Amino acid sequence: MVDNFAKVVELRLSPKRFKHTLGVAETAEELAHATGVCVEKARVAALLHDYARELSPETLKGLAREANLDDQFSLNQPELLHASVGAFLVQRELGVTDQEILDAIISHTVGRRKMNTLEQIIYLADMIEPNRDYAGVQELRAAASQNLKTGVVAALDHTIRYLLNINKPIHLHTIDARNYFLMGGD
Ligand code: DGI
Ligand code: FE
Ligand code: FE
Repeated sequence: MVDNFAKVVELRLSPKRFKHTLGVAETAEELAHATGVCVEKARVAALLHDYARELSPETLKGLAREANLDDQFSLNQPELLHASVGAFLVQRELGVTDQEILDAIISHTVGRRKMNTLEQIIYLADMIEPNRDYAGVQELRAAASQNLKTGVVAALDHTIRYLLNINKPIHLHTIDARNYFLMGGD
């Protein structure tokens, strides 16, 4: 089944994005192993996390309406919709029903407070997988090597700083997640 998911995703994504997806799977498996999460589940969530990533903004908005998604912020920045729409589509097209996997896909882009361990793994793996190459990624990998929570906070910080630098609005879930983990949430 997992190999089938890899095949399905390979057909939907550009070679570059598929390579990124395999990198996320590799990193997610390592993080799952280190934290006692089911490695197979982490692999499936990773393989499917960007399922809707290459759909057009119009298609994403149409599917968001169909799925009754009401996140106004994401509806105004359709790029963010690929997370929730991806969860909607893997349910409908692939029959994925595992809520933990669906939640990990939903929260992988902006995060959310009280992210469970699998959600944290996918959020972080998406940002530090081996093919990622941006200023600061090494620091994030170093933080992740300490422990999952340290890596997640560093990743949330990095995203918030990046969005400030490029003058983009910041999703409240991202701020909320950072506050939650900084104030002791795990
Ligand atoms: O799908 P990927 O490219 O692998 O990575 P992703 O799902 O983390 O999406 C990254 C994009 O999402 C990137 O262009 C920045 C954007 N993004 C993430 N959080 C926010 C955001 N954009 C806005 N405007 N606000 C956010 O809070
Ligand atoms: Fe994504
Ligand atoms: Fe991704």
